[in-house]
Amino acid sequence: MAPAPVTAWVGLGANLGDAAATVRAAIAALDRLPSTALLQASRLYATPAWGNEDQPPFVNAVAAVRTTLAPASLLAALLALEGDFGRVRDPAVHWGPRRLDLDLLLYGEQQVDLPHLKVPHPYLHERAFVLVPLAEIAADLAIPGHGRVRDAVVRVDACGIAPIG
Ligand code: PH2
Ligand code: MG
Ligand code: MG
Repeated sequence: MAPAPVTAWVGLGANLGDAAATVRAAIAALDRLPSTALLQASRLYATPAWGNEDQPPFVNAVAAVRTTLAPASLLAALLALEGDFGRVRDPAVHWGPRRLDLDLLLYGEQQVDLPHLKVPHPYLHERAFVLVPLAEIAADLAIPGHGRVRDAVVRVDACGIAPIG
């Protein structure tokens, strides 16, 4: 039997090269992943770097996809897409600058706890650069263990975050 489709939520971020063009192209590319269709995407947002602040500001967005890929397969497809967009990982730099970062934020209402994949994304509820775009398109969405997006977004500091264009 074919697996039931699930709505998954993907965070996009970039702060090297033409970050806005990259994020727009990556949103379009999500629709071309196997067994996956793009449902919806937020506007793009300019966001100050969070965590490791010594780097250029980011462009961030959030997209919803409908997929029959299992969580680990979806993650593998997202990481492959990062590579297609020229991402090179520097294992020495945590949260460093990148051409494209694609994070699996939510996968339906499922919780995933694999060595290389935690869903919900462990920092989702703390990150304004994710919650602000997510609240734009899915304010009522529940983050397992953390309540609704609309409640989580008011608990974070969204200072300096603004839609682009
Ligand atoms: N990603 C990080 C660390 N810090 N800050 C912003 N504004 N946007 C990001 O996408 C981002 C970040 C690690 O993935
Ligand atoms: Mg990330
Ligand atoms: Mg990532």
